[in-house]
Amino acid sequence: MPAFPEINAIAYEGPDSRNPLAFRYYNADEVVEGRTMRDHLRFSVVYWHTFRNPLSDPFGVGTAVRPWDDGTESVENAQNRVRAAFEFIEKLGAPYYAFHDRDVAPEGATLSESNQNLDAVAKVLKEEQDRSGIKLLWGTANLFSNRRYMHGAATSCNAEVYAYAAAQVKKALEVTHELGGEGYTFWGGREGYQCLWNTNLERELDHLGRFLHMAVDYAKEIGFTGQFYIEPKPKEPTKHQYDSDAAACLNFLRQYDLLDHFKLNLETNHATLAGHTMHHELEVAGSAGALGSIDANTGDVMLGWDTDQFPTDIYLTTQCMHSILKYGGLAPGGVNFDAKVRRESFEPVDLFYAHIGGMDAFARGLKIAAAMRADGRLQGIVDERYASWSDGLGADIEAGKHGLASLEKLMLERGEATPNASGRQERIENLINEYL
Ligand code: XUL
Ligand code: CO
Repeated sequence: MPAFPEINAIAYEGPDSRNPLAFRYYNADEVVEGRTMRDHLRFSVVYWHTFRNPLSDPFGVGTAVRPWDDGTESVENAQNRVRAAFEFIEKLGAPYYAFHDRDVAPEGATLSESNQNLDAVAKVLKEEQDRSGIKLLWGTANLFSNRRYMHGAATSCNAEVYAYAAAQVKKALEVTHELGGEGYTFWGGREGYQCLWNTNLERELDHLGRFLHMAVDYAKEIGFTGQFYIEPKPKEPTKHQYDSDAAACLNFLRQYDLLDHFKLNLETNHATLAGHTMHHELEVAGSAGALGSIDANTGDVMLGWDTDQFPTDIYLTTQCMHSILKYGGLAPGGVNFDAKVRRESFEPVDLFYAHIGGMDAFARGLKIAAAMRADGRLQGIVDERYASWSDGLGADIEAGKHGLASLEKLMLERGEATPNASGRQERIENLINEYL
């Protein structure tokens, strides 16, 4: 029995369509900058929010109506859920999905029971991938929900917990590899601290560095060549998470000699929790050659927590796609909707509205960003701003032909420096609005 019997495959109907179950901008086969929208955007559906989130909050129980789910923690229910999930992803037309080990299969009483459950569900995931052609963008291990991870996993004060986490990652990597996953993500759910008085920060960071090296080594051993990601987030659930933002992650990766093996998976609401825009995080990662993938969502400007809403703001998606195009695209990463419907949006059809809106918003952002790049006026202003570096003195400094003494000599002769390029911020902001 289908899980979404009333819903057909979502089609592109164009901007004039009034059908809420159609795309108005995402036209998978349409070519932008020489690539299809499908290949630029590489949309991915997350298993945890879309198929496992009951829509509860700290004040009330779940509200979600999910007729295909019998509410039990049985392996059979988990397997049936996979079929419903793939029906959804296929009707939506997203080419990818992402999961945590514990989203897809129930945790058992022992590690080996959990591993068996995961194998039993992975078998159905494989069948459904083969049937539908939908692929795994990345896998990950949930190292934060179980009670054992109260102090963290790879940064736990307890060595046995660390060992358990390592075992869990080993298995999650194997399953990701079996399913042809194109990446593997570490989001440090509780890798941080609540209180510095009880924390040996240096030791915890060393342990985390070691943990990630073990994952890199094991991937090599089993022949997994997918991309590793770490996902910055500054807090929640911990007071401070070590992977607090893109810059902190880059510093950590550099310190522990992991930069060759990892890229960043950036999430909008995590950026804003860190006091940054997503645009900032994309530019920090991109300029360091470490832009990997994005968890597409948005926060609420009036709220200070991780609300994980679906992105619909065209200005935001334009900024995202402008940086993504600038740094050469996301592949093998993608636009992964780490977002959840509101507790009040409890019906199955709301999952479709949410994803359609996010996909259309990113498709528009892509087209606007490509138009800005083709037009070239923004780039022209930026080039003009840095013109003094293109030849003469600037080019000589960039080429390493100067030291402090030679620059002093020059400026003693010239007497004063004259900045001669306006920032043109207002002109640029007006220009961006022309494209929207
Ligand atoms: C939590 C979060 C995670 C990661 C995967 O804020 O974003 O769902 O994306 O562990
Ligand atoms: Co995320």
